Amino acid sequence: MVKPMIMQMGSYPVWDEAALNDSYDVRRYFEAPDKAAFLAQNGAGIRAIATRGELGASRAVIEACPQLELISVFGVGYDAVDLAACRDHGIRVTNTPDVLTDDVADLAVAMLLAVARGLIGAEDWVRSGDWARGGDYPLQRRVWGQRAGILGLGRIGQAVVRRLHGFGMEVSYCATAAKAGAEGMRFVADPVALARDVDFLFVTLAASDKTRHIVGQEVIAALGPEGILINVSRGSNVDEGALLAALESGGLGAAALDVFDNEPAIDPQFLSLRNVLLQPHHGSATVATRKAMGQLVRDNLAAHFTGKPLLTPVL
Ligand code: 8YV
Repeated sequence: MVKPMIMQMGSYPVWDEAALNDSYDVRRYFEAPDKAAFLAQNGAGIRAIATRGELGASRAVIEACPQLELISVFGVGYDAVDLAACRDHGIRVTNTPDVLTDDVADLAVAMLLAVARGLIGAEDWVRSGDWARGGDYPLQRRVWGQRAGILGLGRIGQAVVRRLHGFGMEVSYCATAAKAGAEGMRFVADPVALARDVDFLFVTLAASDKTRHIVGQEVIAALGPEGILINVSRGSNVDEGALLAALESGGLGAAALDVFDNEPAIDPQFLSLRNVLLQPHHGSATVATRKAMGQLVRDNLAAHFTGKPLLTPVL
């Protein structure tokens, strides 16, 4: 049987690469030095694209593949896929929700703890010999019992909340509407009002054109000099210029970021700031979760090519 031709937009763990190659004729876009030449040569035969959340697929790529039927995203976020182009050409899209929810929530809470309790500086304190030389590490910030805000109460936001309840926190959330099943949490319709009322603000919002810079200068100012911002969603949800200015001036207490504009070549200004924790977009990056994500990417491809319903369709 002829293997369907698919295009791979970025690398995957070796076990996923091997499994994909078993079932498909895989064309590796990300390795091509000349993308236009690659598309001209391979585009006509491509029936599916396997991509990653942050890589997506642009209209130009989609339209270079006239036989394209499906885009299978390794990631829950599909903001980098041009959905309008997919609609225009009747292309289906799938993602990998649920399997990564708890890992991303774990990292979000770990990042808050690391910043508030000064874990990175404390580690340096021990390794540098400062502790042995007799200095006590400066006192840090309490986490339990504080007020937390969740911007975007989807699967990941709810998983963060479950963890925060274990820390005895008072939780408020902002979403497009009050959510059923969000008992015990306060609904705040306006992100600025949410930021004003909390100590820690978690951004767990699915990114789209509508949410771009939803955390802007006003939200950051409302969170204030004692506030901590944690972003595990997408860089585009935060106005990075406003964030950098507030971190620099002390207008915002601190930030913990797993996502940025222009990943992985992030704004170098971040590197000179001490009040920000920088993480390499690895919320879902555990072996178990990445294996489950790869399996779901393949299960969606297999469902499509055997005429079965897609498991986790976006479109
Ligand atoms: C992944 C993600 O880092 O799920 C998402 O939307 O951004 C992440 O889980 C990414 O898709 C893997 O490259």
